[in-house]
Amino acid sequence: MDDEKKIFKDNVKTMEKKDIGLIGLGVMGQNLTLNMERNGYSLAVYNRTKSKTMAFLRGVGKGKAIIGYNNIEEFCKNLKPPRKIFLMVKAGNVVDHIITELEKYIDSADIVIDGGNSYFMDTQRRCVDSEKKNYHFLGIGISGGEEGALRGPSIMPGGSEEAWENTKEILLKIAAKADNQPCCSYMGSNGAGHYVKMVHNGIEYADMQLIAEAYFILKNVLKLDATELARIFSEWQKGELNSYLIQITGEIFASTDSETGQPIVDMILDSASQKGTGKWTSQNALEIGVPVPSISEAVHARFLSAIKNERVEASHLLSGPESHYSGDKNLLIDATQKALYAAKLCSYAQGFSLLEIASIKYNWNLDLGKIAEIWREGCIIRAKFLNRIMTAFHENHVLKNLLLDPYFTKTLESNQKDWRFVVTLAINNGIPIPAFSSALAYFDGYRSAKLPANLIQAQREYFGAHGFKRVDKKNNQLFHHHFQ
Ligand code: NBP
Repeated sequence: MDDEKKIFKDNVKTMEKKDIGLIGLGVMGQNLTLNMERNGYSLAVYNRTKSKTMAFLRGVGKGKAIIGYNNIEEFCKNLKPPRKIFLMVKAGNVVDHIITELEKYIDSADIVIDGGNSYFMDTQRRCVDSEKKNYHFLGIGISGGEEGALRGPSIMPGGSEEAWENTKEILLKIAAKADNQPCCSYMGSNGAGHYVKMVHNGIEYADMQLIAEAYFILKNVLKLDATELARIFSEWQKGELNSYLIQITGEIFASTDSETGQPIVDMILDSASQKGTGKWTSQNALEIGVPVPSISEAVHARFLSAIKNERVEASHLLSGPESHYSGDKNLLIDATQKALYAAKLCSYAQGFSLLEIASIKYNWNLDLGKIAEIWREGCIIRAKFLNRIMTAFHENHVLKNLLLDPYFTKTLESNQKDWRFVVTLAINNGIPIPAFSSALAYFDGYRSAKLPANLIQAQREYFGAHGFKRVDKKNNQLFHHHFQ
Protein backbone atom coordinates (compact mmCIF):
# COMPACT_ATOMS: atom_id res chain seq x y z
CA MET A 1 0.00 0.00 0.00
CA ASP A 2 1.53 3.34 -0.96
CA ASP A 3 1.90 6.11 1.59
CA GLU A 4 -1.03 8.11 0.28
CA LYS A 5 -3.56 5.25 0.42
CA LYS A 6 -2.34 4.41 3.90
CA ILE A 7 -2.93 7.94 5.15
CA PHE A 8 -6.50 7.98 3.84
CA LYS A 9 -7.16 4.53 5.33
CA ASP A 10 -5.46 5.13 8.71
CA ASN A 11 -8.17 7.45 9.86
CA VAL A 12 -11.02 5.03 9.21
CA LYS A 13 -12.00 3.79 12.63
CA THR A 14 -14.97 1.83 11.29
CA MET A 15 -16.31 1.32 7.80
CA GLU A 16 -19.59 2.91 8.87
CA LYS A 17 -20.92 5.75 6.78
CA LYS A 18 -20.07 9.17 8.15
CA ASP A 19 -22.46 11.64 9.81
CA ILE A 20 -21.34 14.72 7.88
CA GLY A 21 -19.47 15.52 4.68
CA LEU A 22 -17.31 18.62 4.24
CA ILE A 23 -15.83 19.96 1.03
CA GLY A 24 -13.05 22.55 1.17
CA LEU A 25 -10.21 22.10 3.64
CA GLY A 26 -9.08 25.72 3.75
CA VAL A 27 -8.69 27.66 6.99
CA MET A 28 -12.41 27.53 7.83
CA GLY A 29 -13.11 24.02 6.54
CA GLN A 30 -10.33 22.37 8.55
CA ASN A 31 -11.33 24.07 11.78
CA LEU A 32 -15.05 23.41 11.34
CA THR A 33 -14.26 19.74 10.67
CA LEU A 34 -12.28 19.54 13.93
CA ASN A 35 -15.08 21.36 15.78
CA MET A 36 -17.73 18.90 14.52
CA GLU A 37 -15.52 15.89 15.26
CA ARG A 38 -14.86 17.18 18.79
CA ASN A 39 -18.63 17.40 19.22
CA GLY A 40 -19.04 13.70 18.51
CA TYR A 41 -19.67 13.53 14.75
CA SER A 42 -17.78 11.45 12.20
CA LEU A 43 -16.82 13.19 8.97
CA ALA A 44 -15.90 12.52 5.37
CA VAL A 45 -13.80 15.31 3.82
CA TYR A 46 -12.84 16.25 0.28
CA ASN A 47 -10.56 18.98 -1.03
CA ARG A 48 -9.69 19.90 -4.63
CA THR A 49 -5.98 19.79 -3.86
CA LYS A 50 -5.30 16.28 -2.62
CA SER A 51 -2.06 17.16 -0.85
CA LYS A 52 -3.99 19.47 1.50
CA THR A 53 -6.30 16.62 2.52
CA MET A 54 -3.26 14.42 3.13
CA ALA A 55 -1.50 17.08 5.20
CA PHE A 56 -4.67 17.62 7.26
CA LEU A 57 -5.18 13.91 7.95
CA ARG A 58 -1.51 13.48 8.78
CA GLY A 59 -1.47 16.56 10.99
CA VAL A 60 -4.25 17.98 13.18
CA GLY A 61 -6.82 15.48 11.81
CA LYS A 62 -4.75 12.42 12.72
CA GLY A 63 -6.44 9.71 14.81
CA LYS A 64 -9.83 11.41 14.56
CA ALA A 65 -13.15 10.19 13.16
CA ILE A 66 -12.38 11.86 9.83
CA ILE A 67 -11.83 10.13 6.51
CA GLY A 68 -10.53 11.73 3.34
CA TYR A 69 -11.73 11.12 -0.22
CA ASN A 70 -10.22 11.89 -3.56
CA ASN A 71 -13.40 11.89 -5.57
CA ILE A 72 -16.84 13.31 -4.96
CA GLU A 73 -18.74 10.15 -5.91
CA GLU A 74 -16.97 8.04 -3.27
CA PHE A 75 -17.30 10.89 -0.78
CA CYS A 76 -21.11 10.99 -1.34
CA LYS A 77 -21.48 7.20 -1.21
CA ASN A 78 -19.97 7.14 2.26
CA LEU A 79 -22.36 9.56 3.97
CA LYS A 80 -25.33 8.57 6.13
CA PRO A 81 -28.72 9.46 4.67
CA PRO A 82 -30.03 12.07 4.54
CA ARG A 83 -26.60 13.37 3.53
CA LYS A 84 -25.46 16.61 5.13
CA ILE A 85 -22.73 18.19 3.03
CA PHE A 86 -20.96 21.39 4.09
CA LEU A 87 -19.27 23.49 1.41
CA MET A 88 -16.47 25.63 2.83
CA VAL A 89 -14.99 26.94 -0.40
CA LYS A 90 -14.37 30.29 -2.04
CA ALA A 91 -17.68 32.07 -2.78
CA GLY A 92 -18.88 32.50 -6.37
CA ASN A 93 -18.64 30.13 -9.34
CA VAL A 94 -16.74 27.54 -7.30
CA VAL A 95 -19.88 26.88 -5.23
CA ASP A 96 -22.01 26.38 -8.37
CA HIS A 97 -19.38 24.12 -9.87
CA ILE A 98 -19.29 21.87 -6.79
CA ILE A 99 -23.10 21.82 -6.48
CA THR A 100 -23.38 20.67 -10.13
CA GLU A 101 -20.95 17.85 -9.35
CA LEU A 102 -22.80 16.88 -6.14
CA GLU A 103 -26.18 16.84 -7.89
CA LYS A 104 -25.04 13.74 -9.80
CA TYR A 105 -24.80 11.73 -6.58
CA ILE A 106 -27.24 13.13 -4.00
CA ASP A 107 -30.85 12.11 -3.28
CA SER A 108 -34.04 13.99 -2.62
CA ALA A 109 -33.81 14.32 1.18
CA ASP A 110 -30.14 15.32 1.14
CA ILE A 111 -28.95 18.68 2.39
CA VAL A 112 -26.29 20.90 0.86
CA ILE A 113 -25.01 23.56 3.27
CA ASP A 114 -23.01 26.49 1.93
CA GLY A 115 -21.04 27.91 4.86
CA GLY A 116 -18.91 30.36 2.82
CA ASN A 117 -19.51 34.07 2.37
CA SER A 118 -21.80 33.69 -0.62
CA TYR A 119 -23.74 36.65 -1.98
CA PHE A 120 -27.31 36.34 -0.69
CA MET A 121 -28.84 36.60 -4.16
CA ASP A 122 -26.73 33.63 -5.29
CA THR A 123 -28.11 31.75 -2.28
CA GLN A 124 -31.65 32.70 -3.27
CA ARG A 125 -31.04 31.32 -6.76
CA ARG A 126 -29.48 28.12 -5.37
CA CYS A 127 -32.46 27.61 -3.04
CA VAL A 128 -34.86 27.86 -5.98
CA ASP A 129 -32.70 25.44 -8.01
CA SER A 130 -32.55 22.94 -5.14
CA GLU A 131 -36.36 22.96 -4.82
CA LYS A 132 -36.72 22.29 -8.53
CA LYS A 133 -34.21 19.46 -8.31
CA ASN A 134 -35.76 18.12 -5.13
CA TYR A 135 -33.01 18.39 -2.53
CA HIS A 136 -32.50 20.86 0.35
CA PHE A 137 -30.23 23.86 0.47
CA LEU A 138 -29.05 25.93 3.43
CA GLY A 139 -27.00 29.11 3.08
CA ILE A 140 -25.35 29.73 6.41
CA GLY A 141 -23.30 32.72 7.47
CA ILE A 142 -20.43 31.73 9.75
CA SER A 143 -18.41 34.32 11.63
CA GLY A 144 -15.45 34.06 13.97
CA GLY A 145 -12.52 33.38 11.66
CA GLU A 146 -10.15 30.49 12.22
CA GLU A 147 -10.44 30.48 16.01
CA GLY A 148 -14.25 30.75 15.94
CA ALA A 149 -14.59 27.90 13.43
CA LEU A 150 -12.56 25.69 15.77
CA ARG A 151 -13.94 26.68 19.17
CA GLY A 152 -17.42 27.89 18.27
CA PRO A 153 -18.50 30.46 15.71
CA SER A 154 -21.64 32.55 15.47
CA ILE A 155 -23.86 30.83 12.91
CA MET A 156 -26.63 32.44 10.81
CA PRO A 157 -28.56 29.77 8.87
CA GLY A 158 -31.07 30.54 6.15
CA GLY A 159 -32.87 28.53 3.48
CA SER A 160 -34.92 25.32 3.66
CA GLU A 161 -36.68 25.17 7.04
CA GLU A 162 -36.87 21.38 6.82
CA ALA A 163 -33.10 21.26 6.29
CA TRP A 164 -32.63 23.51 9.32
CA GLU A 165 -34.72 21.10 11.42
CA ASN A 166 -32.50 18.22 10.23
CA THR A 167 -29.19 19.98 10.87
CA LYS A 168 -29.90 22.18 13.85
CA GLU A 169 -28.60 19.65 16.38
CA ILE A 170 -25.16 19.84 14.73
CA LEU A 171 -25.19 23.61 14.23
CA LEU A 172 -26.36 24.38 17.78
CA LYS A 173 -23.67 22.08 19.20
CA ILE A 174 -20.75 23.56 17.27
CA ALA A 175 -21.78 27.21 17.77
CA ALA A 176 -20.33 29.58 20.37
CA LYS A 177 -22.36 29.97 23.57
CA ALA A 178 -23.45 33.21 25.21
CA ASP A 179 -25.07 32.82 28.65
CA ASN A 180 -25.11 29.07 27.86
CA GLN A 181 -27.29 29.67 24.79
CA PRO A 182 -25.99 28.73 21.31
CA CYS A 183 -25.06 31.66 19.07
CA CYS A 184 -27.02 30.13 16.22
CA SER A 185 -30.61 30.63 15.17
CA TYR A 186 -32.61 30.11 11.97
CA MET A 187 -32.74 33.51 10.24
CA GLY A 188 -35.35 32.90 7.55
CA SER A 189 -35.98 31.52 4.09
CA ASN A 190 -33.65 31.50 1.06
CA GLY A 191 -30.81 34.07 1.37
CA ALA A 192 -31.66 35.39 4.89
CA GLY A 193 -28.65 33.76 6.61
CA HIS A 194 -26.13 35.04 4.10
CA TYR A 195 -27.77 38.47 4.11
CA VAL A 196 -27.46 38.75 7.90
CA LYS A 197 -23.81 37.64 7.65
CA MET A 198 -23.21 40.25 4.93
CA VAL A 199 -24.58 43.02 7.18
CA HIS A 200 -22.53 41.63 10.08
CA ASN A 201 -19.46 42.15 7.90
CA GLY A 202 -20.63 45.63 6.87
CA ILE A 203 -20.89 46.61 10.54
CA GLU A 204 -17.47 45.01 11.07
CA TYR A 205 -16.00 47.27 8.35
CA ALA A 206 -17.43 50.37 10.09
CA ASP A 207 -16.28 49.20 13.53
CA MET A 208 -12.72 48.55 12.30
CA GLN A 209 -12.58 51.91 10.51
CA LEU A 210 -13.82 53.75 13.63
CA ILE A 211 -11.15 52.08 15.77
CA ALA A 212 -8.52 52.92 13.14
CA GLU A 213 -9.62 56.58 13.16
CA ALA A 214 -9.46 56.73 16.99
CA TYR A 215 -5.91 55.32 16.75
CA PHE A 216 -4.96 57.89 14.10
CA ILE A 217 -6.24 60.81 16.18
CA LEU A 218 -4.33 59.67 19.29
CA LYS A 219 -1.19 58.90 17.29
CA ASN A 220 -1.12 62.13 15.28
CA VAL A 221 -2.49 64.68 17.73
CA LEU A 222 -1.00 63.33 20.96
CA LYS A 223 1.99 61.59 19.30
CA LEU A 224 1.35 58.45 21.35
CA ASP A 225 3.51 55.42 20.68
CA ALA A 226 2.35 51.80 20.41
CA THR A 227 3.12 51.05 24.07
CA GLU A 228 0.88 53.90 25.26
CA LEU A 229 -1.81 52.92 22.76
CA ALA A 230 -1.72 49.32 24.04
CA ARG A 231 -2.28 50.58 27.58
CA ILE A 232 -5.17 52.87 26.51
CA PHE A 233 -6.93 50.13 24.54
CA SER A 234 -6.58 47.66 27.40
CA GLU A 235 -8.20 50.31 29.66
CA TRP A 236 -11.02 50.82 27.13
CA GLN A 237 -11.51 47.06 27.06
CA LYS A 238 -12.57 47.24 30.72
CA GLY A 239 -15.45 49.61 29.99
CA GLU A 240 -18.42 50.08 27.64
CA LEU A 241 -16.24 49.54 24.55
CA ASN A 242 -15.45 45.98 25.68
CA SER A 243 -15.34 43.90 22.49
CA TYR A 244 -13.25 41.44 20.54
CA LEU A 245 -12.03 44.16 18.14
CA ILE A 246 -10.89 46.49 20.97
CA GLN A 247 -9.18 43.53 22.68
CA ILE A 248 -7.22 42.46 19.59
CA THR A 249 -6.33 46.08 18.79
CA GLY A 250 -4.69 46.43 22.22
CA GLU A 251 -2.82 43.17 21.62
CA ILE A 252 -1.71 44.37 18.16
CA PHE A 253 -0.20 47.56 19.67
CA ALA A 254 1.68 45.44 22.22
CA SER A 255 3.16 43.14 19.59
CA THR A 256 6.64 43.70 18.11
CA ASP A 257 8.16 42.74 14.78
CA SER A 258 10.61 39.83 15.15
CA GLU A 259 12.94 41.26 12.48
CA THR A 260 13.29 44.87 13.62
CA GLY A 261 12.02 44.87 17.19
CA GLN A 262 9.68 47.72 16.22
CA PRO A 263 5.94 47.65 17.02
CA ILE A 264 4.42 45.46 14.31
CA VAL A 265 1.69 48.03 13.60
CA ASP A 266 4.38 50.52 12.49
CA MET A 267 5.88 47.97 10.09
CA ILE A 268 2.63 47.19 8.24
CA LEU A 269 1.89 49.06 4.99
CA ASP A 270 -1.15 51.36 5.28
CA SER A 271 -3.06 49.81 2.37
CA ALA A 272 -6.17 47.82 3.33
CA SER A 273 -7.57 44.90 1.33
CA GLN A 274 -11.14 43.67 1.16
CA LYS A 275 -13.03 40.63 -0.05
CA GLY A 276 -16.31 42.36 -0.92
CA THR A 277 -18.85 41.81 1.86
CA GLY A 278 -18.65 45.47 3.00
CA LYS A 279 -19.13 46.62 -0.58
CA TRP A 280 -22.14 44.28 -1.00
CA THR A 281 -23.71 45.72 2.18
CA SER A 282 -23.28 49.22 0.88
CA GLN A 283 -24.51 48.32 -2.62
CA ASN A 284 -27.61 46.58 -1.27
CA ALA A 285 -28.35 49.50 1.07
CA LEU A 286 -28.25 51.82 -1.96
CA GLU A 287 -30.46 49.38 -3.86
CA ILE A 288 -33.18 49.29 -1.22
CA GLY A 289 -32.75 52.92 -0.14
CA VAL A 290 -31.43 52.63 3.42
CA PRO A 291 -28.80 55.12 4.67
CA VAL A 292 -25.67 53.33 5.96
CA PRO A 293 -23.09 56.11 5.53
CA SER A 294 -20.57 54.83 8.08
CA ILE A 295 -20.45 51.38 6.48
CA SER A 296 -20.08 52.93 3.01
CA GLU A 297 -17.39 55.34 4.22
CA ALA A 298 -15.48 52.42 5.71
CA VAL A 299 -15.48 50.72 2.29
CA HIS A 300 -14.39 53.97 0.58
CA ALA A 301 -11.65 54.45 3.20
CA ARG A 302 -10.18 51.04 2.28
CA PHE A 303 -10.26 51.98 -1.42
CA LEU A 304 -8.55 55.30 -0.65
CA SER A 305 -5.92 53.53 1.47
CA ALA A 306 -5.21 51.12 -1.39
CA ILE A 307 -4.03 53.91 -3.76
CA LYS A 308 -0.90 54.28 -1.66
CA ASN A 309 1.46 55.46 -4.44
CA GLU A 310 -0.99 58.10 -5.63
CA ARG A 311 -1.42 59.33 -2.02
CA VAL A 312 2.33 59.56 -1.54
CA GLU A 313 2.60 61.69 -4.71
CA ALA A 314 -0.35 63.86 -3.64
CA SER A 315 1.17 64.37 -0.19
CA HIS A 316 3.99 66.37 -1.83
CA LEU A 317 1.55 68.65 -3.66
CA LEU A 318 -1.47 69.10 -1.40
CA SER A 319 -1.04 70.84 1.92
CA GLY A 320 -3.18 70.85 5.06
CA PRO A 321 -2.94 72.05 8.64
CA GLU A 322 -0.11 70.94 10.91
CA SER A 323 -1.23 68.80 13.83
CA HIS A 324 -1.59 70.95 16.90
CA TYR A 325 -3.21 70.43 20.31
CA SER A 326 -2.30 72.26 23.47
CA GLY A 327 -5.04 70.84 25.69
CA ASP A 328 -4.95 68.15 28.33
CA LYS A 329 -3.77 64.74 27.09
CA ASN A 330 -6.03 62.63 29.31
CA LEU A 331 -9.02 64.78 28.44
CA LEU A 332 -8.56 64.02 24.74
CA ILE A 333 -8.04 60.29 25.38
CA ASP A 334 -11.26 60.23 27.38
CA ALA A 335 -13.15 62.26 24.76
CA THR A 336 -11.93 59.92 22.00
CA GLN A 337 -13.24 56.93 23.95
CA LYS A 338 -16.67 58.57 24.27
CA ALA A 339 -16.67 59.66 20.63
CA LEU A 340 -15.75 56.13 19.53
CA TYR A 341 -18.58 54.63 21.55
CA ALA A 342 -21.15 57.13 20.22
CA ALA A 343 -20.03 56.64 16.60
CA LYS A 344 -20.07 52.87 17.11
CA LEU A 345 -23.68 52.99 18.38
CA CYS A 346 -24.63 54.96 15.27
CA SER A 347 -22.99 52.54 12.87
CA TYR A 348 -24.71 49.54 14.52
CA ALA A 349 -27.99 51.50 14.32
CA GLN A 350 -27.41 51.84 10.56
CA GLY A 351 -26.73 48.11 10.15
CA PHE A 352 -29.81 47.09 12.14
CA SER A 353 -31.98 49.56 10.28
CA LEU A 354 -30.78 47.96 7.02
CA LEU A 355 -31.72 44.52 8.39
CA GLU A 356 -35.16 45.80 9.33
CA ILE A 357 -35.97 47.22 5.89
CA ALA A 358 -34.43 44.21 4.07
CA SER A 359 -36.56 41.88 6.17
CA ILE A 360 -39.71 43.58 4.87
CA LYS A 361 -38.43 43.89 1.32
CA TYR A 362 -37.38 40.22 1.03
CA ASN A 363 -40.14 38.87 3.27
CA TRP A 364 -37.88 37.25 5.86
CA ASN A 365 -39.41 38.28 9.17
CA LEU A 366 -35.96 38.72 10.72
CA ASP A 367 -35.85 38.77 14.51
CA LEU A 368 -33.44 41.66 15.22
CA GLY A 369 -33.23 40.90 18.96
CA LYS A 370 -32.24 37.32 18.13
CA ILE A 371 -29.59 38.53 15.70
CA ALA A 372 -28.03 40.74 18.42
CA GLU A 373 -28.26 37.74 20.76
CA ILE A 374 -26.29 35.39 18.46
CA TRP A 375 -23.66 38.05 17.71
CA ARG A 376 -22.72 38.30 21.41
CA GLU A 377 -20.14 35.50 21.17
CA GLY A 378 -18.16 33.71 18.48
CA CYS A 379 -18.21 36.42 15.82
CA ILE A 380 -15.81 39.24 15.00
CA ILE A 381 -18.16 42.04 16.14
CA ARG A 382 -18.92 40.40 19.48
CA ALA A 383 -19.16 43.14 22.06
CA LYS A 384 -20.56 43.78 25.50
CA PHE A 385 -22.95 46.40 24.18
CA LEU A 386 -24.73 43.84 21.94
CA ASN A 387 -26.57 42.97 25.18
CA ARG A 388 -27.97 46.52 25.03
CA ILE A 389 -29.11 46.01 21.43
CA MET A 390 -30.66 42.65 22.28
CA THR A 391 -32.58 44.21 25.19
CA ALA A 392 -33.67 47.17 23.06
CA PHE A 393 -35.31 44.91 20.44
CA HIS A 394 -36.70 42.45 22.99
CA GLU A 395 -38.37 45.29 24.89
CA ASN A 396 -39.72 47.01 21.79
CA HIS A 397 -40.57 44.70 18.87
CA VAL A 398 -41.48 47.62 16.64
CA LEU A 399 -38.39 49.73 17.35
CA LYS A 400 -37.72 51.59 14.07
CA ASN A 401 -34.15 52.59 14.82
CA LEU A 402 -31.82 51.81 17.73
CA LEU A 403 -31.21 55.55 18.20
CA LEU A 404 -34.78 55.75 19.56
CA ASP A 405 -34.13 53.23 22.34
CA PRO A 406 -33.82 54.94 25.76
CA TYR A 407 -30.29 53.60 26.44
CA PHE A 408 -29.03 54.82 23.06
CA THR A 409 -30.80 58.19 23.38
CA LYS A 410 -29.26 58.75 26.80
CA THR A 411 -25.76 57.64 25.80
CA LEU A 412 -25.71 59.80 22.69
CA GLU A 413 -26.93 62.75 24.70
CA SER A 414 -24.12 62.34 27.24
CA ASN A 415 -21.37 61.51 24.69
CA GLN A 416 -22.15 63.93 21.89
CA LYS A 417 -20.25 66.91 23.32
CA ASP A 418 -17.03 64.87 23.31
CA TRP A 419 -17.91 63.38 19.91
CA ARG A 420 -18.32 66.84 18.37
CA PHE A 421 -15.12 68.04 20.06
CA VAL A 422 -13.08 65.10 18.68
CA VAL A 423 -14.54 65.41 15.17
CA THR A 424 -13.87 69.16 15.08
CA LEU A 425 -10.35 68.69 16.44
CA ALA A 426 -9.57 66.02 13.84
CA ILE A 427 -10.92 68.18 11.00
CA ASN A 428 -8.94 71.20 12.20
CA ASN A 429 -5.82 69.02 12.39
CA GLY A 430 -6.35 67.66 8.87
CA ILE A 431 -6.89 64.08 10.07
CA PRO A 432 -9.24 62.03 7.85
CA ILE A 433 -12.11 60.64 9.94
CA PRO A 434 -14.81 59.59 7.44
CA ALA A 435 -16.50 57.08 9.77
CA PHE A 436 -16.49 59.32 12.87
CA SER A 437 -17.88 62.29 10.94
CA SER A 438 -20.38 60.38 8.78
CA ALA A 439 -21.81 58.70 11.89
CA LEU A 440 -22.23 62.15 13.45
CA ALA A 441 -23.90 63.48 10.29
CA TYR A 442 -26.23 60.45 10.36
CA PHE A 443 -27.11 61.23 13.97
CA ASP A 444 -27.69 64.91 13.24
CA GLY A 445 -29.70 64.11 10.12
CA TYR A 446 -31.83 61.49 11.85
CA ARG A 447 -32.67 63.80 14.77
CA SER A 448 -33.60 66.73 12.48
CA ALA A 449 -37.30 67.39 11.96
CA LYS A 450 -36.27 69.72 9.13
CA LEU A 451 -33.58 69.09 6.53
CA PRO A 452 -32.65 71.18 3.46
CA ALA A 453 -34.30 68.68 1.10
CA ASN A 454 -36.97 71.31 0.30
CA LEU A 455 -34.30 73.14 -1.69
CA ILE A 456 -33.31 69.93 -3.49
CA GLN A 457 -36.96 69.41 -4.46
CA ALA A 458 -37.11 73.02 -5.71
CA GLN A 459 -33.97 72.47 -7.83
CA ARG A 460 -35.44 69.24 -9.25
CA GLU A 461 -38.62 71.11 -10.09
CA TYR A 462 -36.62 73.96 -11.67
CA PHE A 463 -34.65 71.84 -14.12
CA GLY A 464 -36.83 68.77 -14.50
CA ALA A 465 -40.43 69.66 -13.52
CA HIS A 466 -40.37 66.61 -11.21
CA GLY A 467 -43.05 68.05 -8.90
CA PHE A 468 -42.99 68.58 -5.14
CA LYS A 469 -45.25 68.04 -2.14
CA ARG A 470 -46.32 71.13 -0.16
CA VAL A 471 -45.91 71.71 3.59
CA ASP A 472 -49.45 73.09 3.77
CA LYS A 473 -51.16 70.12 2.07
CA LYS A 474 -51.54 66.73 3.76
CA ASN A 475 -52.06 64.50 0.72
CA ASN A 476 -49.33 63.13 -1.53
CA GLN A 477 -50.32 65.30 -4.48
CA LEU A 478 -47.45 66.73 -6.54
CA PHE A 479 -47.42 70.45 -7.34
CA HIS A 480 -45.53 72.50 -9.92
CA HIS A 481 -44.13 75.99 -9.92
CA HIS A 482 -43.02 78.30 -12.76
CA PHE A 483 -39.74 79.87 -11.67
CA GLN A 484 -39.52 82.60 -14.37
P1 NBP B 1 -9.33 29.34 2.02
O1 NBP B 1 -8.78 30.24 0.98
O2 NBP B 1 -8.49 28.98 3.18
O3 NBP B 1 -9.82 27.98 1.31
C1 NBP B 1 -10.56 28.01 0.15
C2 NBP B 1 -11.06 26.62 -0.19
O4 NBP B 1 -11.76 26.71 -1.44
C3 NBP B 1 -9.95 25.60 -0.37
O5 NBP B 1 -10.38 24.37 0.14
C4 NBP B 1 -9.80 25.56 -1.88
O6 NBP B 1 -9.29 24.34 -2.37
C5 NBP B 1 -11.23 25.69 -2.29
N1 NBP B 1 -11.35 26.03 -3.72
C6 NBP B 1 -10.97 27.13 -4.40
BR1 NBP B 1 -10.12 28.59 -3.67
N2 NBP B 1 -11.23 27.07 -5.69
C7 NBP B 1 -11.81 25.87 -5.87
C8 NBP B 1 -12.35 25.20 -7.00
N3 NBP B 1 -12.34 25.78 -8.18
N4 NBP B 1 -12.87 23.97 -6.82
C9 NBP B 1 -12.88 23.40 -5.60
N5 NBP B 1 -12.40 23.98 -4.48
C10 NBP B 1 -11.89 25.20 -4.62
O7 NBP B 1 -10.70 29.97 2.46
P2 NBP B 1 -11.39 30.05 3.91
O8 NBP B 1 -10.81 31.19 4.62
O9 NBP B 1 -11.39 28.71 4.55
O10 NBP B 1 -12.88 30.44 3.49
C11 NBP B 1 -13.82 29.52 2.98
C12 NBP B 1 -15.15 30.25 2.87
O11 NBP B 1 -15.53 30.72 4.18
C13 NBP B 1 -15.09 31.49 1.98
O12 NBP B 1 -16.33 31.66 1.34
C14 NBP B 1 -14.86 32.62 2.96
O13 NBP B 1 -15.31 33.86 2.48
C15 NBP B 1 -15.69 32.13 4.14
N6 NBP B 1 -15.32 32.68 5.45
C16 NBP B 1 -14.00 32.85 5.78
C17 NBP B 1 -13.67 33.35 7.04
C18 NBP B 1 -12.25 33.56 7.46
O14 NBP B 1 -12.03 34.19 8.50
N7 NBP B 1 -11.26 33.02 6.73
C19 NBP B 1 -14.69 33.66 7.94
C20 NBP B 1 -16.02 33.43 7.59
C21 NBP B 1 -16.31 32.94 6.33
P3 NBP B 1 -7.73 24.17 -2.68
O15 NBP B 1 -7.11 23.76 -1.39
O16 NBP B 1 -7.69 23.12 -3.70
O17 NBP B 1 -7.21 25.48 -3.18
